[in-house]
Amino acid sequence: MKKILFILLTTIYATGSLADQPKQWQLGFQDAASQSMRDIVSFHNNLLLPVIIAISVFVLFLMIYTCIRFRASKNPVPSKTTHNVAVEVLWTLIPCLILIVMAVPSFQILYKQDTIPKVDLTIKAVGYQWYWGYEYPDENIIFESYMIKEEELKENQPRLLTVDNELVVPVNKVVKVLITANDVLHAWALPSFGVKRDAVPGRINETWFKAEKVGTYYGQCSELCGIQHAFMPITVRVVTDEEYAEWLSEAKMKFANEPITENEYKKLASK
Ligand SMILES: [Cu+2]
Repeated sequence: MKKILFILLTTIYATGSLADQPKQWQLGFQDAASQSMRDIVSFHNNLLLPVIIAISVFVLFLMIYTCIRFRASKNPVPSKTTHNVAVEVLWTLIPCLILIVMAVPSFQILYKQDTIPKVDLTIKAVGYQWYWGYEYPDENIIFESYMIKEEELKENQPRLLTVDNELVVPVNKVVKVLITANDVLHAWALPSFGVKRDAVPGRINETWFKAEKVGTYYGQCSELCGIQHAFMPITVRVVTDEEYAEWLSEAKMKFANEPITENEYKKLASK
């Protein structure tokens, strides 16, 4: 009973009580941390949901009404009517209009997501069976990001979502993500940012996000990619500019793609 009540309450208050990772008994979206996701959530809550509810209620009403009004005991002689032009025109036209009303704002959001603003930082995400590899092409950084097993988790680290090397990005900066895969199809998805793109071998897809809140955000591979598909999470840590600069000088030593000279190393270490 408590669970049922909880589901009912979370349905009603779904958007208010969520954070940047999935919650027990969650219904609805995770909290938005970018304008893109806010657009998606408002499209869903203000347009799609009312339309869906109205249609469901209307169809249910029609079914109940027909069952009662035209039941066999009241209608011993059934009607032989087969066509009604007015009704047929209406039930074709009205759904078309509903679809057009939904399509216009939907395309607006899609085009907005497709147009990448001036980029502050580019990262590359590569899907492998079964982990993600990340590159910061402008910073000579490359590393791999593996899921932490359940028995090795520390306190407050979510199961199946925590990785050893998180992707680190600065807050309020436009981050362009180049997405590809090395073996099979994967998909790089981060619900709080409203981002989801297929990772296709031999092809580079791109998307972008601008995270507005400092914090840790979790996503998962969203294309069925094999036996360990569920165990290649995406963890993004959004930090302040200072913290990012600090992480960057550390990462340039730890995850250097091309070997760095001793001088460069000393310079980075002294920061
Ligand atoms: Cu995958």
